This record gives sequence, structure tokens and C-alpha cells, in this order.
Amino acid sequence: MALYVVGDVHGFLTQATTALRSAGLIDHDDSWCGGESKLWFLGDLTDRGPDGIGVIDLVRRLQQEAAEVGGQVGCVLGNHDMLLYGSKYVPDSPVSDVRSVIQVWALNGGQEHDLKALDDSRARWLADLPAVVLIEGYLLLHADTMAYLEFGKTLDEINTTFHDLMLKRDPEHFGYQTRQLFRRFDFLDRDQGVNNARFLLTVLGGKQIVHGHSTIPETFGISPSLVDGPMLYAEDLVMSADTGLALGARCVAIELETKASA
Ligand SMILES: [Mn+2]
Repeated sequence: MALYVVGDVHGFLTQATTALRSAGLIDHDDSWCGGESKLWFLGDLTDRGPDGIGVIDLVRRLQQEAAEVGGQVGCVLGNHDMLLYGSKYVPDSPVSDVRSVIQVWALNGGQEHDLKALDDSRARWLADLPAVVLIEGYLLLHADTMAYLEFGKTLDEINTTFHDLMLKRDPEHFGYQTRQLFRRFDFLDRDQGVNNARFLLTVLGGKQIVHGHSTIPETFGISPSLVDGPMLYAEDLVMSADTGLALGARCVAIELETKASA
């Protein structure tokens, strides 16, 4: 049983299917052929790229196909997934004193055709995504931030808080809470990064944090064309998995070491 993660796809559907095909998870028809493998996306399926809705639909279909053969496909909630969702239901909810949800979404690569095509079924699927997942000892989350602990002190508490936030669609809170997931670099800090990572793993469990959100080229100063896999840092307690598709990097399905694969 293998475990794969994919960082922020951001609407780059073709790049995502290419990556999944070369990992042997989908076939030439884009159908699941990964058997009992597990595949987790790290959030931000939409915005920036050409076909965010196509990416949502791909993940949903693979989720079904994988489940039918004992595999698993999942996704954790990203800030862009929240912004797209919020742009449909609470567009005027303030994110800051001067910006609303739909303004922040539009300024950060929001695509009008994605918003138009976000029907209730797709939106409900987004609302049901977990924010944090512990699988095979890996703590999967979207953003490299300690802000998750402001939503709860256990995985269940955090996920329930996000779920309620999505379902309630309360314009007073939605934007401000979404903003918490804009935060980043909490594990990169020279003094506190390792301590932060260790603390989060102690509270929520797991041996390594795996995140998207902050691209490897921007975070580590690497040319996008040279990024061909994840980046470990903070004494290897943290893995950065966002290769930076919107910067021109390729999409990579990263295989994580599991007891079965070791
Ligand atoms: Mn992102």
C-alpha cells in the first residue's frame, strides 16, 4: 500500500493528470489504476490555472473510483478552496478592513469561469473537506502555519470548526477566519521553526508535517524548472510539497515512505 501526496494544483488539470499517470495512479483514460494506494491532495485545487473545476471533478471522480477498489483519494482544504467557496456564498464578507472575500479571491488568481461553474454539489464537497489529516504518521495540512491550533486542539476539533465555518456561511466570520490560512513560514523561522513543527506534531500527532501553500521556488529560492520533488526542512520534521505550478514548475505526485513501502 503506497501513499502519495500532490501539492497545490491550482487549476492546472493537464499537469496533474500527467503527474498521476507517471506515478501509475491513473491510466491513459485518466481512470484510477492505483489499486489500494492512497492519494492525498494538499488543497488549493482551484484559481490561477485554467481549469479549477476540472481539477475538483477529477479528484471527486478518482475518490469514487479508488474507494471501489479499496484505495483512497482525499484532499485537505486550502485557502483558495475557501475563497472560491466564499466568493459564491459570502462574497462581501470582510477578510481585512479594506478587502472582501471576492476581492481577495479575484486579486489572487480567481477565475470567473470556475466561480460560475461551482454548483451546490461541488461546493458541498469542498465544505466537507478536512483541514488536517493524520495518515501513516504524516500530518497533512495545506498551510505552513500554526494557525490551525486556533481552530481547535485536536484533529477532530479543528476539522469540525472548519466544517462549521463552511456550512454556516456567516459573513461576519468567514473572511477573517479564512485569512488565518494565508499565514505561512511558521516552520521556516531560524529560531522557532523546529520548535513550532515539534509542538504541532506533539499536539496533533505524526512524525512529519506535509504541507502545500508556500511554493518551493519562492520559499527556498530555487528555479521552478529545477523543482522535481518535495523539500525537507526544519530538521526533516517538515516536508514542503508545493512545486509551484503557477510559476511554471511541473506537478509531482510525491510517494511518501510507509511501513509497507519501506
Ligand atoms: Mn496555493
